Amino acid sequence: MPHYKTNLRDIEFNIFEMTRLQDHLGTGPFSEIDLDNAKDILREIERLSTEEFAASFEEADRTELKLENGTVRLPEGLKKSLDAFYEGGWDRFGLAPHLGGIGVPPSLRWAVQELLVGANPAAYLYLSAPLMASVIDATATEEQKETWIDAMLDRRWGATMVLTEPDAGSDVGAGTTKAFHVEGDVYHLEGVKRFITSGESDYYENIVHLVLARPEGAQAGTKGLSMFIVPKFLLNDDGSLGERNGVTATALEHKMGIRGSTTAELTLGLDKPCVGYLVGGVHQGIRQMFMVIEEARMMVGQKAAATLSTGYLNAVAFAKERIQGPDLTQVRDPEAAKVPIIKHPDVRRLLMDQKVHTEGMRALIFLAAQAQDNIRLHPEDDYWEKLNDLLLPIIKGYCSEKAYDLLGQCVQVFGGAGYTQDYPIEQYVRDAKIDTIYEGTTAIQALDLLFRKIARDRGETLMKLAAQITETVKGGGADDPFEVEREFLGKAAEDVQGQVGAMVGHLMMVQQDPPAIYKPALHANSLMDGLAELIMGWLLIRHAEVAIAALDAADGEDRSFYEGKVATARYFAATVLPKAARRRAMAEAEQGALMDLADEAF
Ligand code: ST9
Repeated sequence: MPHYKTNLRDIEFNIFEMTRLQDHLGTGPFSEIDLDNAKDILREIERLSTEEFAASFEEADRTELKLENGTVRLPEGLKKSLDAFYEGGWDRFGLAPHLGGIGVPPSLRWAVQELLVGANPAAYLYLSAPLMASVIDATATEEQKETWIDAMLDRRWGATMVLTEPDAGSDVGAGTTKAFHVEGDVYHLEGVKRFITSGESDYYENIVHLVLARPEGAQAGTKGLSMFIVPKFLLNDDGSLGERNGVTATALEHKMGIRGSTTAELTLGLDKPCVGYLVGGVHQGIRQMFMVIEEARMMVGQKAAATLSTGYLNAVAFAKERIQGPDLTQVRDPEAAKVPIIKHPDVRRLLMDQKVHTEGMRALIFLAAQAQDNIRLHPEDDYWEKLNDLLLPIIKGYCSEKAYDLLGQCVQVFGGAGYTQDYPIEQYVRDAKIDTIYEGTTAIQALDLLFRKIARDRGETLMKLAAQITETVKGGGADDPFEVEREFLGKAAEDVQGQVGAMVGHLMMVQQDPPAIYKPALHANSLMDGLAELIMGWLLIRHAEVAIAALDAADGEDRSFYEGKVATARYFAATVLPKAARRRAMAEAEQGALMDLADEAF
């Protein structure tokens, strides 16, 4: 039995019933694809993800990766999963038409990605070459594009992003890897990089590393970093593979989860020069690398949410089958029939918590995906770009933390069985923990949200989004079935606004009193959670409006689905939205005492 349980019904609800993607298919930038194609693609990806792609999920986890003779042999099953992806031509799927894609809307691409990354995250991480090729396409010189892009795509090479160093993780600007100019765009790089996802493997003929390094004489910090194309094998003039470049995997990290995904220490210039080509011939490394990072951050948030989704669906299936104890109303009767555990109040509560957050996270992710569609549809309106920017740290930070938290509750539904390798949940927990750490830890996301996406934007994008939320609070009218939920939403919106106000107030004191900056920083994660839940609550009420309108005409599984949607909105509004009041009160009361506490007191 494949471990992976998809929720294609909810994915389709998001993109076809909620945001009505079909209204934009067959026209403008999405002219190459219609609704039938889109649905066929999703059906085929659902099949691929649950069959060949998921097939190596356990093998990849249980087979220890080893660095031998300078490379890492991937487990055969994992290679078969990757082969199935390439044989289906899915590597071209998300690319722009001039790179061999068909110009699919981002929301369809994210729908496809949820299914793949949920099915086998370790395998999925090997598939970043199309993304890196797109970034090279957007940033490199014509000559570099000609040399690398077709080769990477046609010859199915691997690709990586190489930022982190032993003493430069979150603080990328502390990187000490040096770049010495040779001629033209050619540099020689020297340094040690760590935690490089897909840094080495025998699956690919060649690997294109995108590396941040500091040219001699460049300034300190992130602004002094440049981005280089560093191939594992250099190319001959005719494009054939030449000699091995001086980029060497010198160690592997042995990890708690996603154990099938190689992460390697790479030493640059160990025993021969490491040739790097300055991307675009310009020194704008951090700006260029953020094109990769933005995509990868959303992907990581989605990976977490997709893992929670399959964890929840596995837990539901178990709870419907597992018979244990009588119904609580008959607990004193020793003869009473035993019931499936889904009948027990606490199991129901655990499952509902998982369900509402899973659906809320998916709604949040598809809001960003829709913003990305709109960037293509309405390039003249910068709101969509700014909304996407605002949502990215929320998706990465909130989904990764909350999914990890709730995956613990999935284990709880299974009881002792969930703690064993008889079920996939323990692997889900291990595979998901990384999501709060890589591509910028949760605190990095929260600070990005507060300082860059809210304060630097003077709150403009947030206020526009808040105005949309207010419309939903006011909506309804006579016989409104969601009057209570709108009240919860209105109160939460007020409280999140109050929390932002308190934190901005502290920020405004920073000029006279520099340590005042600690106060908002202590609440940045809490604000991120509050905003995530406010937006999710808003979207879930809108989902429920769509669902209730469809209920009368629905039957069978569809009817249950829509009833579930309405219940989700009600449960989320009543149990999650009220948390905003407490967060606001804590931010308003902040005195900064935690920062005054002596280190010895910890
Ligand atoms: C890692 C790898 O963790 C993990 C896995 C990778 C897997 C990759 C695969 C992905 C895709 C797979 C796709 C499969 C496809 C399948 C197909 C299916 C069909 N937004 O604030 P300042 C820029 S790698 C944009 O002063 P500091 C900006 O240029 C390790 N840009 O920062 C800015 O200049 P300006 C990941 C941003 O104080 C400049 O940076 N490591 C943003 O100097 C300086 O900004 C990390 O993520 C932004 N949000 O440095 C590092 N922010 O202001 C985490 C900054 O003039 N650390 N810029 O515009 C940080 O992010 C730090 O905050 C810092 C601070 C380094 C930015």
